[in-house]
Amino acid sequence: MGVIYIGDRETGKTSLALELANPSSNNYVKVLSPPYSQLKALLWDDVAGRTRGTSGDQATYNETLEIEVFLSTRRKTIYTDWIDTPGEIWRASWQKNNPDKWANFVETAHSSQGVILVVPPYREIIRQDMGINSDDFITQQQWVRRFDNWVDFFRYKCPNVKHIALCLNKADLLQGIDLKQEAQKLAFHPHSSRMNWNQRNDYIFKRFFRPVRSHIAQLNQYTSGLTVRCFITSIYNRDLLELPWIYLGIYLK
Ligand SMILES: Nc1nc2c(ncn2[C@@H]2O[C@H](COP(=O)(O)OP(=O)(O)O)[C@@H](O)[C@H]2O)c(=O)[nH]1
Ligand SMILES: [Mg+2]
Repeated sequence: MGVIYIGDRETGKTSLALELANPSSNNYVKVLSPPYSQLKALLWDDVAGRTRGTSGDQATYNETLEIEVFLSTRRKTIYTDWIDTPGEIWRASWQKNNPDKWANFVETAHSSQGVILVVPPYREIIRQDMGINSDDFITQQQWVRRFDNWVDFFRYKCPNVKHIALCLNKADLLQGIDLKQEAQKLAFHPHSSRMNWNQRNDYIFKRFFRPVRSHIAQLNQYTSGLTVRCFITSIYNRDLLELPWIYLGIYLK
């Protein structure tokens, strides 16, 4: 069962993966490999006190994760290819100059059944607060435009994808969001969830993903058998950051 874990730089992929692997807090999702200590050594920069970024000359970065999802009676293992997708990889010139990397990316995408796409929040929904600089975030217009690439990518390069989890990360920075309360509403419990997957999707979609409703509609229209689901995630909330993985664990064959 293959999943690609993708998103642009600085959206939080490395941080989310590290948190997901943190053995002290898992509920239903566990990273089997690489082990946490190894991931941490590889991805965490002690001196800078943050995740190591992908270096500029290395436009894509490949790592694999083996993730186990525990459902009430079953366990499922999700094999994940993790790829940075900075803006330049969509340029024809980059693809021509980096044929091996591009081919590798396309091949991985081609065989994947699931996608976890990590996207940043856009400026208009960022909380106005001391210590948060909204200029660090792209505008809604830029964010929407970025989805043009994603729709083309999913339509033309991911013919086998059945489920796309769109994860709006850094949910802790969103206006009007109390992470704990949201997690109580959205969290997965095998027998007593307050919402089902449709309800979770509706709730998140209406609040944050309306600007890309036509993009999502296009995906649903052109690609039969494909389901797109919206999530919010944050490294500060375990329930929320596990949700997309639980969803894929349940729905992927
Ligand atoms: N507030 C907040 N910051 C986050 C979150 N996830 C990642 N970050 C920060 O965003 C920056 C980029 O994260 P990183 O994981 O390196 O992104 P990557 O390039 O996609 O792997 C780092 O400074 C992280 O601390 C989150 O959920 N909330
Ligand atoms: Mg990274």
